[in-house]
Amino acid sequence: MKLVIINGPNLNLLGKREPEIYGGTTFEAYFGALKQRFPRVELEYFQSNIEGEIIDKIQEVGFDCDGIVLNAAAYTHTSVGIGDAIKAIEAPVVEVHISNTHKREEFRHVSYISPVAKGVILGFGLQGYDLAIISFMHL
Ligand code: CA2
Repeated sequence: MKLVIINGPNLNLLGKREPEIYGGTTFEAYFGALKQRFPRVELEYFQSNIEGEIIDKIQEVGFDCDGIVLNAAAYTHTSVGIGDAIKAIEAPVVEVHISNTHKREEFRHVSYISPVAKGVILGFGLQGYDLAIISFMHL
C-alpha cells in the first residue's frame, strides 16, 4: 500500500515554533518514527507553503497511490482549488489536523477539504497521522 502525506503552509515550522499548540517534535523526526511503525506501508512525505504546489502534488499522486493524508493547514479554510483537486482525483483523502480546529477561532471551523474527504481526524496531535494511516488498513 502506498500512502502520501501532504502538509501545507508553515508545518515546516513544527517543533521549532509554538510548541504549546503544535508540540515540540519536528515532522521529519516524527516521519522517521512513523515509517518504522508501518514498515509495510510505502510512505511518501511532501510539504509546501505554496497552494499551487499542493494542488500539483495532489494531481501527481492522486491516480498513483492508495490514499493521501492531507493537512492543508491554513489553506483548509480558504482553498476552493485544493477542494476541487481532491474531487478530481481517484485516491481517497483523509484530512488531518494536529489541533482541534473546532476549539479555536471561528474561521478555523470552515473546511473546504471535509466535504470531499473520506474522513477527518483532528485534535490528536501528531498521532492523528498514525490514525489516518490505520484508517486505510483493512483490519
Ligand atoms: O491543527 C492543524 O493541524 C492546522 O492545520 C495547523 C494550521 C492551522 O492554520 C489550521 O487551522 C490547523 C497551522 C500550521 C502552522 O504550523 C505551525 C507549526 C509550528 C509553528 C508555527 C506554525
